[in-house]
Amino acid sequence: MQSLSRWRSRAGRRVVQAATVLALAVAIALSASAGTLQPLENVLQNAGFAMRSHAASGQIHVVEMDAASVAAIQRWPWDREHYARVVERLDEAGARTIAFDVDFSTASDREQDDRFAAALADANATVILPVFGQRGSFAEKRQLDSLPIPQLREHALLGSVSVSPASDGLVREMPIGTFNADAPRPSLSAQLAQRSGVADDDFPIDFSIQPDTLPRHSFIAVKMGEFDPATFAGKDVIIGATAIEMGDRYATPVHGVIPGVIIQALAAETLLDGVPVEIGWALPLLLAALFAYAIIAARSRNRILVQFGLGATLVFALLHFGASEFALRIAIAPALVMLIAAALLRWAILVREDFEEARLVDAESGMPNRRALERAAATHDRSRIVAAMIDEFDAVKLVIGQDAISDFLARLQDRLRVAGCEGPIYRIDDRALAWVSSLEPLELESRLLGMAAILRSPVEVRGSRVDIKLTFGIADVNAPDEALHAASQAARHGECFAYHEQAQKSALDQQLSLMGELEEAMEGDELSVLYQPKFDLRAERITSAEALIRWRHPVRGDLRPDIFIPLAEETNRIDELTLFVLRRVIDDVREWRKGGLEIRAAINISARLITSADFTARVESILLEDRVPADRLIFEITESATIGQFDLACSALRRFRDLGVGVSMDDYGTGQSTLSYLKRLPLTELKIDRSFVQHAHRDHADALLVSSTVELAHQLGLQVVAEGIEEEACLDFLREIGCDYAQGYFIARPMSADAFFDTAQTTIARAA
Ligand code: G
Ligand code: G
Ligand code: MN
Repeated sequence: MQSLSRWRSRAGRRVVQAATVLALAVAIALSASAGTLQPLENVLQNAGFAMRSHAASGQIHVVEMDAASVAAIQRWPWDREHYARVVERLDEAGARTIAFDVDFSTASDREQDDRFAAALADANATVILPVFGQRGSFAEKRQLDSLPIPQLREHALLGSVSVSPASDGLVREMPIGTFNADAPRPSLSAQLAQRSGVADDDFPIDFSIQPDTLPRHSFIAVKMGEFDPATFAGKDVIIGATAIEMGDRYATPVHGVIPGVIIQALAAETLLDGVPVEIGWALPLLLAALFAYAIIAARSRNRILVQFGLGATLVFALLHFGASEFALRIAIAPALVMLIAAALLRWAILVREDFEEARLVDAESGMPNRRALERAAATHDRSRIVAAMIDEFDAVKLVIGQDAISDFLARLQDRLRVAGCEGPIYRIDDRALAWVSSLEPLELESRLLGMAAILRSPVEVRGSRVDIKLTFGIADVNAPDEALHAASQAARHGECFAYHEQAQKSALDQQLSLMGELEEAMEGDELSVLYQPKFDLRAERITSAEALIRWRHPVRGDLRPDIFIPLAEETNRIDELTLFVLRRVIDDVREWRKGGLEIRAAINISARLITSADFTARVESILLEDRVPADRLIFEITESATIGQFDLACSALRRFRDLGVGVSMDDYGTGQSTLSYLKRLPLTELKIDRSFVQHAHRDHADALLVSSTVELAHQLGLQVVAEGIEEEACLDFLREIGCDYAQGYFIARPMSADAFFDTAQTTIARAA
């Protein structure tokens, strides 16, 4: 059952954890879709670029229309023969591709245009001329292209060079191709890298390529042929403006403001590694969700850090190796946010739990405190709280010193445990411990008396012996203050314990309801009678038994007679109960006789019943039914209750005696009985209380008391039963002093009528 409920709560916890992760994932996915995470994504991607920063391939060369060229050529726009010359030079040097990022959309001098067109026509290299596009309108993606003049474009491929910065003004992407009014057109970079793809698809430029590692050459130097001819063999060359005064410059994420031609070169370099495939954020988010689950389930901060570390490393590895090995572009911001959110959430929960836990612990002693008690109390009804107040706690503190207090409280707890205190013990106050008790009131009271006794000997704390005295207060389970108050009331009146009024009332209510159930118990089979053998020390066999009642309560479990006999006495139900036992005993003795076993059975009878005319009359009429001979029965009268109307009691007992019933004085030595009781009551037997018998074989004083009592009883013509024999040595001692009967756990515990029959038969067989 318990493991099932534990399983259930564990399963429940898992569901909550999974739901938390799911909710986080959904929230993050929504904000990722809305673009909220883009700024973070940009930062992360930049970090990715920095991580895998590397040199350009060297395949793509840039011929710069730089400051030196501007200074050398002077007139702007340049005559097209300069471009023609450069094309010839590069073509001679064996360049594979010659691409221009220069606007040739308007005609210039006719001679100059012819010259340039001729150079293009003669070139073996593939020549690419730029198309500059403008958006047709803000909403439209279609481009209005401005093409090179027809004379030039006849001899060249066309490549779009539009650059479109993102909303933050930075250029991150480049199209594979653009759409003009009628046809898709590849971009210059796609042409250069000889990659194809879907027009209108933008790809991210790989800014991990360091722009300053692109091989660069000054336009004027190339024009003058001042270069190593091997430089350009098989290379792809882009020609464009880098001189600041030409203004063709754009802001980029990692490398600041750079010329458009360099961006074109970087874009082409990017495509050389393959067209980047954008994976997006969903997949990494899903992966992060697994780690987030582990984080949410983490029981310690270390585990949170470990899982977070693993998750974040994996996400960054995905970004890094995806880009460097597989040309994948992976968006990781949502995944990272997922991990961070899960870690923060879990961390906060753990901090809160720690805080909650600390709130439930008494700092000085480490014991659970009053709040913990109040929380625990919420789950108990029908229970009581017991406050144990330490008398003179300030004096104790002075003796042992402030830092030994937790030791002292620990010793005290040990004592309480030894004395039968179960469950957690709380420190509800500087000077008071407390616990929850579900014992029946009478049992609780006797337990508390026992505790007070056990605490009487001093405890040792760090070498000094400290006397402790506890005073107990009992209140309803949810009222620690009332328990404390009751304890101080008890201390004031010099009592061991006291109830708070309310608790007293509820204890009474509980007892009354128990008594209400007694009748039902007698009708049903909740009540049973057990028999404890009395061993005949001369015959060496069992010749009689004491009947002891038991109540197996369906809700409260086994109830001991100590609890309900006194209640039955107080509520005038003891007569019915005793008659119930008497009838049951008569039935059992009858059965035993039928089985050939002659046994005398003793019944406990409260002293107060003896003086009840009604009770004695009913007993007489039962005895007169003659179901068994009356001399098979013994009435044990407990002497602790003072016998009120002594003469009345004497005459009732005498009547029983006349019928043949034996009369025994129970618990002899503990109560108020005097020698005159012994003399005047019509007794046949004396039961020496177990507190004298138990240690008589090794305690000289007890031995003396027991042996002289046996002697005295014999003088008075009484048989003697010694009870509480728990050891063989004790039995031997009793034999030696001539005691008649012995009763105790060493001989046998109380047992059912059937078991008793078998046990008695075997001892008879053994004796014979
Ligand atoms: O063995 P046990 O725990 O039953 O005994 C507890 C006390 O209850 C003993 O003092 C015993 O005398 C008493 N007791 C047991 N059965 C009866 C009974 O039937 N009637 C009375 N009056 N007392 C009983
Ligand atoms: O008071 P009365 O004599 O009726 O007591 C009987 C009680 O004594 C029962 O509770 C019974 O269980 C208990 N009892 C019987 N034998 C022993 C014994 O050897 N040791 C102890 N501790 N209790 C015993
Ligand atoms: Mn008894």
